Amino acid sequence: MKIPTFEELPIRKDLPADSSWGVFGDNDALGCLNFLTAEGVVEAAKLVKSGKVFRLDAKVGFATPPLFGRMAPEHRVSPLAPMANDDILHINTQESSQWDGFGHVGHIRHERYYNNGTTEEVRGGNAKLGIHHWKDKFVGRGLLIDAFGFRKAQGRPVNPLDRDVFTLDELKAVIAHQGSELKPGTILLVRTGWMESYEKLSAEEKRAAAPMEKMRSAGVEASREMAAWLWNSRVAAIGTDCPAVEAIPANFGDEGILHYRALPLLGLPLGELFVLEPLARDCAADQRYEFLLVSTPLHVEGGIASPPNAVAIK
Ligand code: UVW
Repeated sequence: MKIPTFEELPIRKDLPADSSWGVFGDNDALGCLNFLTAEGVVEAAKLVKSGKVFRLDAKVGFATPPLFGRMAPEHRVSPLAPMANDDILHINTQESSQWDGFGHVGHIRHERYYNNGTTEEVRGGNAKLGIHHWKDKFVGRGLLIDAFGFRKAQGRPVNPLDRDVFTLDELKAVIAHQGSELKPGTILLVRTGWMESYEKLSAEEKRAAAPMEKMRSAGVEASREMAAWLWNSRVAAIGTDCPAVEAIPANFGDEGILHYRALPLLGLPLGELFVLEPLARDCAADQRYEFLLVSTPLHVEGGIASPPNAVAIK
C-alpha cells in the first residue's frame, strides 16, 4: 500500500488539511498503528539481547492528587469465599500512565475525532474509535530519545516542571548523538525528565502543581513540522514521561497544538506519564536505545484511553 507523504495529505479535497483521514480506509480506528506490522514484530524481537525488562507504567494512583482534577483510583479487596479474594478497582484510565485513544480529543474547529468520528459516536461508546481496536496493536520496535539526558550533557539542563520545549531539531540531534535510527513502524518514547522530577516534590508541592491551570511541564515541540516528521518517519505512536507530550501550559483554543495535530488529524496515539528513567539509565550504559516494546491496552469496547500495560524488553 502506498502511503502518502505528509505534503500529499489530505487524500481528498473534502477532508481537513494535514489529516490522514481515509488513508487506511474510512472505518479505520488504528491510524499510525497501521505502521506496526508482523514483520516489524519479528525484527523487534531480535532486539532482545540481555533479557532485561523495564515496566513503563507508573503505579495506579502515583499522582497525589491526580493531575488535572481527575478522579483518584479506588481499590478494595473484596472477599469472595472464606479463603479467596477479588479486587474491585475503579479508575480513570488517564489518572496514571496512559495511551490517549482517538476518542479522547477531537479537533476544536472541525468538531470531529479521527477519521470523521463524531462526539455522539464517541460518547455513546461507539465501536468505531474505541480503545478495544488497539488490544493487540502496541507490539514492535521501541526507540528511546533521551532528550532530558542530552540537554543535561550539553550543559543546558531542563527543569521539566516548567514550560520548556524540546524542538524537532533537538530530537533529531539526540537521535544522531545516540547513534540511533528512526525506522518505519517505531514506537517513539521521549524522555523529558518530568516523572522523576515530580516524584521528588513534597506532598504540598504535588498538590499545588496538579490543577490544569497550575500545571507547568516540559514537552515536545507542537508544530506542523513535527507532525510532518512523525508522519513521514512512519512513527506508530509517541509516548513521553510528561503529562501531555507537548509542553504545558498549552492553549487548547489553538488548533495548532499537538493534541489536535496527532489524535484527530493524523491518528497518532499519544502516551503520557510513562516511567522512562530506569530504561534511560540502561540505554546509556549499553548504548542501545532500541528494544522490543510490548503494550497491551485494556480491552474495553468503546474505551477512550488506557493504561499502557507496557514493558520495554532489551
Ligand atoms: C492534556 O490534554 C493536558 O493531557 P491529557 O492527554 O492527559 O488529557
